[in-house]
Amino acid sequence: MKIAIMGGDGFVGWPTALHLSNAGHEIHIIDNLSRRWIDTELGVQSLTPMDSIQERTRIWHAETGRKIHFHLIDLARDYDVLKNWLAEERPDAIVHFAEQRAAPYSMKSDRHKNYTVNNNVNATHNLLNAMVELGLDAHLVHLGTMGVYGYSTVGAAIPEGYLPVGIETMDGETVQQDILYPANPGSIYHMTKCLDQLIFQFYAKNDALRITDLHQGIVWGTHTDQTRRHDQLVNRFDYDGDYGTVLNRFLIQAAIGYPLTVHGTGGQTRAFIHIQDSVRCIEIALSNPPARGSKVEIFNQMTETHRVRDLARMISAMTGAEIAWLPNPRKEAAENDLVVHNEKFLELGLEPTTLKQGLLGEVVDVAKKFAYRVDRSRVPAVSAWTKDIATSINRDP
Ligand code: UPG
Repeated sequence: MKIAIMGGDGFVGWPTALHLSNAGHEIHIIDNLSRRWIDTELGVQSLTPMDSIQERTRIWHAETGRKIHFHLIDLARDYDVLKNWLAEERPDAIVHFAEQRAAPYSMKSDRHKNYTVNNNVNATHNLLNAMVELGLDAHLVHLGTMGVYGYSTVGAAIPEGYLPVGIETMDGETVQQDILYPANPGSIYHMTKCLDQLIFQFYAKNDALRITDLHQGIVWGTHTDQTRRHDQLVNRFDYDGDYGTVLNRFLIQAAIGYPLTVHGTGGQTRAFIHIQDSVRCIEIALSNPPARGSKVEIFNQMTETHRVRDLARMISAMTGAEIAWLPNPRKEAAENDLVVHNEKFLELGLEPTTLKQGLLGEVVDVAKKFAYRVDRSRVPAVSAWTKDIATSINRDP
């Protein structure tokens, strides 16, 4: 297939581009390189030394003989450029990662909230709008998030996107209907992914676009089979308080002797997936497109759930790292259970890479190798969810 990967320079986008290129597809990365600009804005850098996108694709070509094409396009702002590109290339499938993906970054200030909403919602809408206008029947696979469901304290299992409900009619009969699971975003970033869901519902219904939405858990790990092939194919690795995600942060903190930064009691339970499984899931989703005219296909892209404090204790036992119990900068349930249905990917052949399989050590090794690049002052998470929380965090020593 000819596949366009929107946001193919990012943490999941880059290994996905390599994985699909390796599988024989013609890959076109479309990216505005915003993640690199945000690093500059925040004054941080990936733990791993990343080359330019052009250099990365050159190395891939030298290693494998396969070409990955790069096009500098901003989906949210360059509608006409995007539309012209789609009209010329007419890809068979489009993978959409081109959104600002960090919850803490989205909550930093009013400007960051505006940026995240404008960027994410416009990127998604521009893409679908152009597909309809061009009569482009490409399968769109979007990277969504488990965060659309919210993390309530109710222990009922979360279905794959749709909740079967019985609705009582005026005649007193009960009719069964599948409704989109109620959206319950925990940040401005997560809110944009909830808005994406509605945009997908409309375009699937109105224009029969074929859309798959992947509700992904927190990704951990850094290498995939392809990024391991050459030093310069290395994936990015975020450790800072805005972009670093919890498990990878704990692993790098352990590697540099920084106390593990648990927010609150660490009673938050979250869904997780290894980066290698993440790219496999995208390939599986691409191979199983919904039929034209059917509803949006939704998968829960996660393999296991863990409580934050259990992860901290496990990594502490493994490495001897101390644990720091910090005031929580976020507004979220202090304790929650989480049970998630993920049978659809398992039935399609996903074999989960679990925490037990020794790959935690690999991340610590990568972190130790590049520990000299870490700026310890950028480790704390300082982005607060409300002005009240910001005041209380600053008061706390
Ligand atoms: N947390 C800590 N200590 C830390 C960092 C986070 O206790 O140093 C907690 C945090 O308060 C939250 C949980 O860990 O309860 C998860 O936080 P994080 O790992 O930052 O995940 P999310 O904010 O949920 O977002 C990540 C990705 C996002 C993706 C989502 C999938 O950034 O793009 O949609 O995971 O669930």
